[in-house]
Amino acid sequence: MNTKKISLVGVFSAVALAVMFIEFPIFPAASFLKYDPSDIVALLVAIPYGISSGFTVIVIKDILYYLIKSGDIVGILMNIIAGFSFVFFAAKFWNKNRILAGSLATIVTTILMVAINAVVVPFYFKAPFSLYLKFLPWIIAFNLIKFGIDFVAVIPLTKYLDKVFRLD
Ligand code: RBF
Repeated sequence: MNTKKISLVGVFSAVALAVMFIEFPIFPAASFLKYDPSDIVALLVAIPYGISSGFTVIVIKDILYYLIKSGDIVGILMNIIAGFSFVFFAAKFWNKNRILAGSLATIVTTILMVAINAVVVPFYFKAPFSLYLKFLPWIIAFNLIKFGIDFVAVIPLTKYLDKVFRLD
């Protein structure tokens, strides 16, 4: 990492942390699933500076958010896993085709989170597996909407940032 990269990762981690405080549930029926726009910031770093820079932004903002606000280690770990998957697939294929990259990242991340939640929901709520099945439609819809919004938002923002910061 060169100096410019290190300072940009620092600045963007601060921005990602700030926007994470916006978080709110999309569906009242599954209020443990909360939308926040911080993965947009991580993807904006990952596209020009590499996937590991995006991962660093995610880890820094999530650790700080855990310490300052949430205190819920399971929720933070789920946020990190979903963010890693989304940023990995979106950034990897972004420059080939941003619509395909964003759609792929959204769908793969949704499938991954559906699978992980099959284990995590019963454990987290100390409830039988049937609770997961009850939440399943919300989990699918939440992840599709969250990461759908994120990748669509990144498209105009990359163009804007290119102009303002010359992020290349
Ligand atoms: N975040 C996601 O982006 N996708 C998920 O599928 C997801 N599942 C979660 C399941 C549980 C049981 C919890 C507690 C959190 C989950 N989260 C998920 C993270 C949540 O939306 C929020 O970002 C964190 O709880 C941080 O406040």
